[in-house]
Amino acid sequence: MAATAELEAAIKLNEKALADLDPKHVKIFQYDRSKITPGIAHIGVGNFHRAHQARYMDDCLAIPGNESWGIVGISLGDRESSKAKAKAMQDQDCLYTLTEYDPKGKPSTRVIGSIIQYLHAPEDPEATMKALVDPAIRIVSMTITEGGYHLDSEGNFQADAESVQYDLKNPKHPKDTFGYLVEALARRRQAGTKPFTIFSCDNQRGNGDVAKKAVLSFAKLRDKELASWIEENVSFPNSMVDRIAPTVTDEDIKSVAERTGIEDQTPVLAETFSQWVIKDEFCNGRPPFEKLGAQFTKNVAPYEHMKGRMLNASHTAIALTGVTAGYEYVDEALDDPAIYKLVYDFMTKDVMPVIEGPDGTSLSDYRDLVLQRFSNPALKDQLVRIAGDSANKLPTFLLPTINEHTEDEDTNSRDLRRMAFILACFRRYLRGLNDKGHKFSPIEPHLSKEEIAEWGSENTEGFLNCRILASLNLADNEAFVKAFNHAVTLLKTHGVLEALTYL
Ligand code: CS2
Repeated sequence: MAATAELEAAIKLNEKALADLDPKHVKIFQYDRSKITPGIAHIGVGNFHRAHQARYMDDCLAIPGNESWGIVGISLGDRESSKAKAKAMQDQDCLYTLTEYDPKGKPSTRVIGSIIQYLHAPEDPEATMKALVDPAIRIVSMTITEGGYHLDSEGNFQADAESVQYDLKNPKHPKDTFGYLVEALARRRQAGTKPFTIFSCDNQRGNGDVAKKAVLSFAKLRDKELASWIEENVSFPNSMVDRIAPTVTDEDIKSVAERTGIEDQTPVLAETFSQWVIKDEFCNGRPPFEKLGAQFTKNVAPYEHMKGRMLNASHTAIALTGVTAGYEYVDEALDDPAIYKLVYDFMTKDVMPVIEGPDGTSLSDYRDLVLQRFSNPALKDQLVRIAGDSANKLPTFLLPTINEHTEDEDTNSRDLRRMAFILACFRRYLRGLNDKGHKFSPIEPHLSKEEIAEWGSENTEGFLNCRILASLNLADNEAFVKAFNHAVTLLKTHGVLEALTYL
């Protein structure tokens, strides 16, 4: 990153520098960090974790009596970028700034102190295992992305994945999440230490159930008796997490320096909105989440339903149409009346009639809040980030809605235009050329080059039968094929934005 006047004048963030920061420009936690001890180990310390859970825990540590809930961050990534991130965090004594933008785009920055140690496992495997075995650690939480759980589309554990095989052959020196978790639990069991709760915080339906499936499947392959002990003694709460945390750029680092006088190598950004709905199933104690703005519920599913089918599906729809139209940011795309109408109508006419939200929640209020959040002018949430991995997102967020409208005999009377249009945009997006004539590379880590080329081709039947869509039998559904072909013709003739006006 190029040095700039703002950065040169700014104070490098670390423990010692805290006293020199200007409280007029930055909020600093009021607890004595030297008294904080570890209680949670978190695997996968990405921007989302640092903007969400670590922020809740920063508030937690400020409540007297909760000093034993500090976070030990663990990165299992073996890429150079993971190493660099670990170094940046360690150089800053694990401190970083979180800048929250209100709906009008007004920023406010705070320093987060809840991560008290940061371990880069590939460089320090012993310390990582030691941390997980430490009786003080009562929760191991994680954000490892959907792919990190090694479950295939039917929910079966992919035992032949390379990293799973490695960990099964090297149980004492694992590299991947489940190898670490299961070995740590085995050692705790042997030592007579209580197990920890395994707390998935990934944006995935039934995230606790998914984590349980992965941990038990891995454990069974290692040692059946250990697997039964884990099943009986470890809890895996489901939770729903929600907060938009966009990609951080060098420009953001500069603007934090300009506004606050702090040089932070690794800041995070977020909207002011934040939600965390948790099932209260912790086998070894927990922080007082209910005092931190999180919410307990007996059934997380309706919250996940509402979020996934409305927020995430609309996000993907904005991203696929927006990227293809040549826009860069979510707010910019949504400001286009054609895209706004598509998304508004999609939520109102396609999704809301077929889902049930949590008791006492108004889906139309939720829709309006989502649109307001997406319109935040300061977040600069990149459309390519949201469009990325659409091959994984569509089956979770959009396809269940399409299924509701196409699975019964009523299909012919349903309005399938918007759903077909979004899928047609996905196909167009895979071609990597926007309507302004600029090339871009779709980020689809779960698609092979051949799949990208085949699915993006003109072969409609092939596309509707591709592996993520096949189970819906759309190619045999006359009404859907008609709506899809209509969308394709409009897109070919007019490009995305004008096509939407004829839809
Ligand atoms: C986004 C999510 O990447 C995506 O598809 O929709 O990351 C979204 O920002 C979060 O789920 C918000 O909680």
